[in-house]
This record gives sequence, C-alpha cells and structure tokens, in this order.
Amino acid sequence: MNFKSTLPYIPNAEEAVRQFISKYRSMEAKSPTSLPGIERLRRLEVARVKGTSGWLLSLFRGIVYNMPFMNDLHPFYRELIGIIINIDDYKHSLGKLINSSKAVSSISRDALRMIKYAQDKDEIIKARRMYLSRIIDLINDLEPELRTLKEAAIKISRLPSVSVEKPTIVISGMPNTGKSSLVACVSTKKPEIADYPFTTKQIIIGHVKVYGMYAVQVIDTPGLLDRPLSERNRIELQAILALRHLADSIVFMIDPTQHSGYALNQQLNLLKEISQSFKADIIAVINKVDLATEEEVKVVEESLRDLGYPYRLTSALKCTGTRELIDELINGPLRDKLITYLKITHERALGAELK
Ligand SMILES: Nc1nc2c(ncn2[C@@H]2O[C@H](COP(=O)(O)OP(=O)(O)O)[C@@H](O)[C@H]2O)c(=O)[nH]1
Ligand SMILES: [Mg+2]
Repeated sequence: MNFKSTLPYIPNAEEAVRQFISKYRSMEAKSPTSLPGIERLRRLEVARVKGTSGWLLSLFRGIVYNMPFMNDLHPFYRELIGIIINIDDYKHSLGKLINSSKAVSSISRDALRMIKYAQDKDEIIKARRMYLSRIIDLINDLEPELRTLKEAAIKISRLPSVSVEKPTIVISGMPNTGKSSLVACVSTKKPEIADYPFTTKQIIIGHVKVYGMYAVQVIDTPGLLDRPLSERNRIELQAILALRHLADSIVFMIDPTQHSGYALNQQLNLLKEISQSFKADIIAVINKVDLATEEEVKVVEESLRDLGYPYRLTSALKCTGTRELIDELINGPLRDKLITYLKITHERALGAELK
C-alpha cells in the first residue's frame, strides 16, 4: 500500500522554527575575503535567504505531495480515514500549506530585493530581520495545521495494511461458530493481525495461495461482524461498512450445535442483517459437521433453503470442506477480480525483470 510507505515526517511549528534558524545560522560566507565588507555581507545574506527559503519550500512540498490525496484513495481507506481524522480539517491544512509556500516565495523575493539594493550594512541587517521575523511568524501561524497533519500522519500510519487489489473474502458469524478456525484452515501462511483504527478491535488477514501466489485474502473481524449491527456505535458501524468496499464475497458461519451458545434464529437474524448491509455475494457455511447430529444439520439446511441462501458444510476443526469452499468462491464471485489481480502482478513482475 503506497500511501503509507511515503508518509512524510511532519515537524511541529516550534521544531520547524528551530530548524529554520539553525539552517540560517549554519550558512557561512563562501565569497572571497578580498571583497569589501558590505559585498561579503550581501552575498552571505543572499545565500542564506535562498538556502533557507528553498529548504522551507521543500519541507512544505514534501508534506503536501506525500500526504495521501483523499480523492485518489480507495474507498475502503477513504472511509476508514474518515473515522480517524476530520477530512475537512485535513484538506484545509494542506490547502493552507500550499498558500504558505506561495507566501514564502514572496517574502524571500522581497528580502532579496532589499538586500540587492541596500546601500549599507544596516540596510542589509534590516532586510535580514524583516525576512527572519516574517518567516518565523508564518511558521508559527501554521501551528494548528502542522499539528493536524502530524496527527493525521501518525493515525494513517497505523491503519491495517490490507490489499485493495486482491480478491477478498470477509468472514462473519456469531462468536464461537468457527471463524478463526476457518481462517487457520485456508490461510497458507501465518495470518496477519492489525489494529482496526479505534478502540481495541483488530482485524485478522489470512492469505490463501492460488496458482502459487498469495492472491486471495480472507478477513476476520473479531468483535465486529459477529453481533447485531444495532448493538454497534456509530464508529464501529462505519468501520464495518468500510469493509463493503473490500468484500467480494461474504462467508457466514453457522454453528448448528448448541456449543457456540447462540440459538439458530439469532444466527439467522445476523445473517439477514449482514446480507442486507453488504452488496457482495453471501454464502452460508454450516460448520462443526463433525460434531453436529444429522438432525441439527438438517434443521439449518431447511431454514437456509427457505430463506434462499446457498450453503456448504464444513468442519473447521478438521479442515474438511474448507479448501473446497474457497475454490468454489475463486471460481465464482472472486473470479473476475482474481484474473485482474493475477494479470497486474504478472505484469509488475515482468516489468521488474525488464528493468
Ligand atoms: N468440533 C468442532 N469444533 C469446532 C469447529 N470449528 C471450530 N470449532 C471449535 O469451536 C470453538 C470456537 O472456534 P473459533 O474458530 O475460535 O470461533 P470464532 O469465535 O468464530 O472465531 C473452538 O473451540 C474451536 O476449536 C468444527 O468444525 N468442529
Ligand atoms: Mg475468532
């Protein structure tokens, strides 16, 4: 995910002023000592103004160009970032930084003109004072914007690294129905755990090998997609809904036995809610078939048939029926995105080889 790896370091105003002043002080005269005093001072001040304003401009530009541009972001990340930062403040702060860049250029032009036409050393010193105080005021004036951007960069850097290009299966179902076990069965390398951008919730990303590549991801969200949406606060709801933009398929796990502690109708109610909130295809999974009685399985099958949900049988304890489930999704709802993904990764690999 590119926008996280290029996040810039953002100083606060005090830090930026300190760096600016030390930059200014550290620039020494490089002109021949034979020049008369005023000309040496003039050259030194020109070099200092040019050097320090160039430094400040590249600091501002580095921030503006390397912070994510909201309109370019995948909607999954845009929605998640919308939870953790105030997008209007963020855009305003970047806008102010752009305007400040223009102001820096104009202050430095004024200073250079004054230095160029200065008649004596005092006038040069006056130009220096004017330049330093205007730039320092300008940086101090950016205090709230730099703070906003710094906080945003820190929060954005903590977002989970989820691929928005890979075909994605999102797993839902009440607690203890076997979601984590399913991810463990189908993930061919260790699932990654990442913080979801609020409270203590995390998301688990399993990686499934397809044609020799980790080309499909399976996402489990403990504490999020395992409870009725009506019990969710606004932020949790928004975080759940961000997954809409990612999910190509939803697997809904059902425990037909009494072991999970949730009655069948509770589980079916959540299934209905989830299928209404997501646009992706949903497939129900009757899990724990190693444990369930034939009668228990039959009751669930009949209900799912009545409600019109397709379903499969698995034992996530023994990993039976689990890879078959994934293969079916790969040949069904994930197919188009998978082909595109394999194509772009293949092209990228070829491109890297040709370099
Ligand atoms: N017998 C049996 N137990 C299972 C199966 N799948 C999960 N379990 C058990 O059910 C419990 C909850 O499973 P887990 O994967 O943590 O459920 P989650 O809360 O939905 O993530 C664990 O003790 C699992 O070992 C299954 O297919 N058969
Ligand atoms: Mg779990």
